[in-house]
Amino acid sequence: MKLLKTLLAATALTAVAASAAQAEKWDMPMAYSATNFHSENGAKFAECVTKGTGGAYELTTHPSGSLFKGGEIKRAIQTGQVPIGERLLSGHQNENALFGFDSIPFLATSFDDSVKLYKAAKPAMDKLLASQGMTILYAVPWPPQGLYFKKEVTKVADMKGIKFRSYNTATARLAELTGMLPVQIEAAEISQAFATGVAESMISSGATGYDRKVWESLTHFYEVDAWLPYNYVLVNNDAWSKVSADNQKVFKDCAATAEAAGLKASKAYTQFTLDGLKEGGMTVGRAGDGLVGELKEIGKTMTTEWLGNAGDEGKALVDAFNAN
Ligand code: PCA
Repeated sequence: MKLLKTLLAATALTAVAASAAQAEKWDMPMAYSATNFHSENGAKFAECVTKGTGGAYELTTHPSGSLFKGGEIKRAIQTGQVPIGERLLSGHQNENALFGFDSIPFLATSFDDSVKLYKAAKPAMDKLLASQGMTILYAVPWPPQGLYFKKEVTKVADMKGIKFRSYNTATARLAELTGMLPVQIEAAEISQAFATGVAESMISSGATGYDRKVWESLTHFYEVDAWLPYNYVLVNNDAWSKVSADNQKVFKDCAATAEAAGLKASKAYTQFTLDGLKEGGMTVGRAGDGLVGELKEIGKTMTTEWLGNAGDEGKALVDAFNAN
């Protein structure tokens, strides 16, 4: 009887140990709506890792800022509250200007150029993130950024006094330089901000306007192609170092697939969502030459300011981008 009990206890312990080894549950916070292409891509990545590691790593995405809001995700990963998550790193350019390399107005305005710029910036980003205990698994650009308003705007003077939703320091600075009033608001909360008049304008992709149905409050989208900011899926290095080499390979392969699929989806989503804004009743089209000319002047100021803040590494990555 004693032997049987010991055996049973040992079996139970083994079962507990085996199931613990079998499934490591990784929560993956994401800031944007579940139907956004980044979130859908992230869900596929999570599935790929879960399957590929035979369930050893069970990844669950939490879109719409439901686990952590966008602004909190980097810190949550950095401090190990979660092992993995997705964040728009330009949202942290106030901490280090390098994070904002992808929000320099009119530096990289197409998908091809934005990929080129990301490649030029990747070594500096890797180094900066390593110093904070994190690694990039993959990164995907948003579609080109354009301007949303609730009236026709043909020149910068038309923007004076408008309440402008910002998502990073560059967008807030753009508001200041155009005479608007910046207020930082998470994408998950913009529908409400526009509905209540807390904000009346923003710079973003057609994708975000479409996801948040902004035609319920706004009327005009001007294609400006000012920049294409990146979302990053980051992993905490302590958690990462405990993943076996075989499983790390699974993560990396799934990440490479997600990076390629995400880029493709971002391109496809660009026209699809601009059409969606039109169907919603908005006036959608390219900004006029006059407005673009004025915005480019402001872009020059912002570029000079960014280069001043980002130091030698910033200059080196812009030079590397321009040289290619
Ligand atoms: N959508 C995100 C960032 C860039 C974009 O296109 C947002 O507006 O928050």
